[in-house]
Amino acid sequence: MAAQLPIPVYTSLDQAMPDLQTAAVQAVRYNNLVEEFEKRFGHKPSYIARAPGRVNLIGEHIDYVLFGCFPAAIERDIIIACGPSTSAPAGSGGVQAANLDPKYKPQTFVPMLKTGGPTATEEADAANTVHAEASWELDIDTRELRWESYVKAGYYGVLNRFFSPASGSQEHPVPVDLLFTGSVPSGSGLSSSAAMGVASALAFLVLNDKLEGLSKGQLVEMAMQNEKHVGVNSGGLDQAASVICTPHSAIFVNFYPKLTAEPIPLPTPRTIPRAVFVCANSLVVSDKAVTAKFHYNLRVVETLVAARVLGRLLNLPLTPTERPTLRVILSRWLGTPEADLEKEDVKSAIERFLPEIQKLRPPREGRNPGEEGVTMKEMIELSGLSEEQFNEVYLSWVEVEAEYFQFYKRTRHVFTEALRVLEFREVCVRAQATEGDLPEETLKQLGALLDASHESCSTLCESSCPEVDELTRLAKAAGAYGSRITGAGWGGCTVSLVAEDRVEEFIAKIKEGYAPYRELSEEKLHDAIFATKPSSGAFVLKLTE
Ligand code: NG1
Repeated sequence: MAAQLPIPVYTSLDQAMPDLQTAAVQAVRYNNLVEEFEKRFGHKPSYIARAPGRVNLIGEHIDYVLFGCFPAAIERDIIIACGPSTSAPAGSGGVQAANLDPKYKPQTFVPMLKTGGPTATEEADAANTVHAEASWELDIDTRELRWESYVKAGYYGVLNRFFSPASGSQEHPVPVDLLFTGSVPSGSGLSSSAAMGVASALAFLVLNDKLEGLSKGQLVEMAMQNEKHVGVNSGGLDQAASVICTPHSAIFVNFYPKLTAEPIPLPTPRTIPRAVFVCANSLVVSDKAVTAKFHYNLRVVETLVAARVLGRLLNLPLTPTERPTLRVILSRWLGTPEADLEKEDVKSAIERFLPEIQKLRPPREGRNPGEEGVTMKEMIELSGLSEEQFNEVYLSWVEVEAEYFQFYKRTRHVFTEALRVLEFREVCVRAQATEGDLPEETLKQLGALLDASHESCSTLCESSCPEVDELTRLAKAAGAYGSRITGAGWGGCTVSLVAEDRVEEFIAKIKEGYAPYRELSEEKLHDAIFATKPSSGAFVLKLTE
């Protein structure tokens, strides 16, 4: 239901913010952005598009396998003041994008309609000389991380959905001016990339008058497709959290058989003692777009091939050209028709399925650590496909690099993590239904699930790093109920559940224990480690005179 709602368009900040105090603080930032926009572009903006980062409380590296996750939006966000350009040719769809942060240089680009032959020029586009088979091209360089790549990625979905000659559109996008500012640290696992992509898509949608009638779920799907243009084959966790979340709640977001999201209030306000989630940045920056081939995209491919291999070992039906996920393999094993899957008790199904994944245990135990997996040659053999078929189905759309591919570890992580998410959800739902104060035991249960999740991310998914592991250990020693890595990993942030009245002491202990924090100024420290409240999802603010 939450995924079917429209994207909110507000006319004042207090409609958008969870409380007046937050609205007052944000008003200063929004006004400053509007003033800067006028200075730079010589006219007033019409809207502000906003999308938050997110903290994933539990459920890591399972969204692309289509298992449910449990994120909450954070207060840190990307906001874009935007308006139709008064200088670029009408119908050119040209973009002038600037950023308040001087390290991100201003960029100008124009989407091109490309046919099989020569590139359609801006003038030709404006003169309506489009070809039905032409498609939009924004020229994103995936070899290096550039801030405007996310702006371009956000534009792609809007162009393809509403301005595609292939679907018979004769319309032309308006040229736009955009001014960005953001408070989500990049490369930290708090999803600055999804916030950039979602906020950009929203700006293009609203300026082209295409927002009406679009549901939150549709925007999530568009944003997921968009992210692929930046070279990352992500699931929908970040985009769903950024678009669908509401203040005070996390969401249980499910991806199969279709995208659904259930807002779940967190039990902390009524627990004794009250508790909050504290994010701590390891300050190890993981450049996901650049490391994708041996980190993120490799996990995507490992879990996809593991699904086929497991399917074969379980004698399940598989066609040579399909690419089922582990979630789909579970359904086939259950024999449940897809339409009935929501009714299936997924939790007990996973519990029954867990022994089956032993079948993936590496054939030769006792190899050196890291070498337990299979080589490319062995992987192709186990898939039952010819080398040509294998390359076409699993490697033609993605680049990966590894000496050994790990099926058993990754699959064990996926199913146990999916189970922990469902348990986490259950504890929260039970707490919600309980009258009166909640016992501390509730927090301990949630904390134990966070700890187990981290252990699995670290040892089975192998998406952590020594600094993040150290931060979780320090967090536990400083009194957290539980602590885990959040987001893609290989750096980035941890999230810890901490008693509210001990947050200051907790932060002081981490500062003392974690060497990279010792030299930080108060301001930088506040940026690196902070308690966070679940915030609202993406919205548009219509600016009136
Ligand atoms: P972050 O932490 O934003 O890079 C990534 C993926 C998610 C999810 C998590 C791991 C993107 C945009 N997002 O998140 O879909 O798979 O890793 O749980 O790649």
